[in-house]
Amino acid sequence: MKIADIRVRAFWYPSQEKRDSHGHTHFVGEHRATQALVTIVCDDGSEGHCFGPAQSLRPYVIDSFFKPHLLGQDPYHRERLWLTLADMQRVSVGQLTDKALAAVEMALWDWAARKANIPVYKMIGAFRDKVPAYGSTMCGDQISGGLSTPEDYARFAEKLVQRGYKAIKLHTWNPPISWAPDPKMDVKACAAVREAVGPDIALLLDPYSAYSRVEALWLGKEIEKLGFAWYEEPMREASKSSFEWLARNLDIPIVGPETMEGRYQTRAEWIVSGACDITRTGVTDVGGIGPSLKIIHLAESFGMDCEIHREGPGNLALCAVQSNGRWYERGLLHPFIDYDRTPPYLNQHCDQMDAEGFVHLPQIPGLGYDINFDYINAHPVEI
Ligand code: LLH
Ligand code: MG
Repeated sequence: MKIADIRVRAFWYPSQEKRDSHGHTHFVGEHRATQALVTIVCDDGSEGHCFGPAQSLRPYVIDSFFKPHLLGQDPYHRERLWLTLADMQRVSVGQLTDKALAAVEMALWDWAARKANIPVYKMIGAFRDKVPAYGSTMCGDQISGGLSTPEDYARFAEKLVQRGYKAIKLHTWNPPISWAPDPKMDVKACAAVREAVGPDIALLLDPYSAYSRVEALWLGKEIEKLGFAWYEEPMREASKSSFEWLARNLDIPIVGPETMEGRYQTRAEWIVSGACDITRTGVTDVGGIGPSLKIIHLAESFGMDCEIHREGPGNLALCAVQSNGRWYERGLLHPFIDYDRTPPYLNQHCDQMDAEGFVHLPQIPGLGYDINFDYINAHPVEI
């Protein structure tokens, strides 16, 4: 079996969210968003697919990196192919991004699982078929009735609990909001949510990611008093020693790193130096499912949990194969967006949650996307 072609279809779809100038996602009202479907085609005509950002999968990237290293290769050699591509990033990470690498790597997993006629998580080796989700809010905004005040967070948290969530993560206010960040406002939002949902809902905080040590310590002590279950990325992750210091000075578990480059090597350094109590990976942060599995098992060897960053079938599969992690991050959520609505490029939602707050793993062969190819073919865009 050989890889015969790699194709990318970029398409548009109606969306209600957009990233702001600092990279945070917010509700903006309906507009056209763009995404891409990357397809690995093998010489017997079989295919594997995954979605990714259209710009990361532009023709230059496919022609310069993926085609030269994948065409003619055995699609079952995921580890060798991934290591070759990851090595190319040493001098080309500006073009060959982790998001692109993750999409292509997950298309290889999708291909192999479709061939075996089973879901990816069962091919890896399942630990569970359903995962409890936490509702992960968008960052704070300035939209009336959105996420603009501590009371907005409290009212939204009540709705999330009614929907079935047993845990909620707050992303609070960030620049470019003129008065943000503000640790006192973060505490007010956390306190309002705790008051609204009571003591039995697990609460997590992911605030501004560049607080000083003094601000991060003060905020951490305040949310300890509110019984929060973890504290995520309150400072720049490039300063590992700041996290070692913070973890020494707080009782609340510190989760990370999330966005810091360096994949499993960085996680290993954080774990051995005591910079985190729970580590973290996500398919688009580290270049796919394979490197994430290394991080999950690294953490397991140290008796540590690894919590998975963000939504989507690749991350859901990771949650389903791990014994050392609790939650699936479902979101990002906002009062004005119906997250449960199936996007038009899928035939069914890829992370359906029941009334008890469990997301059930899709049982279709492959990664778990039930793709609406007719929609994608009918809504092309040029990249
Ligand atoms: O800034 C944001 O929009 C969020 O922090 C986002 O990056 C989210 O993916 C996250 O950190 N989740 O844990
Ligand atoms: Mg985070």
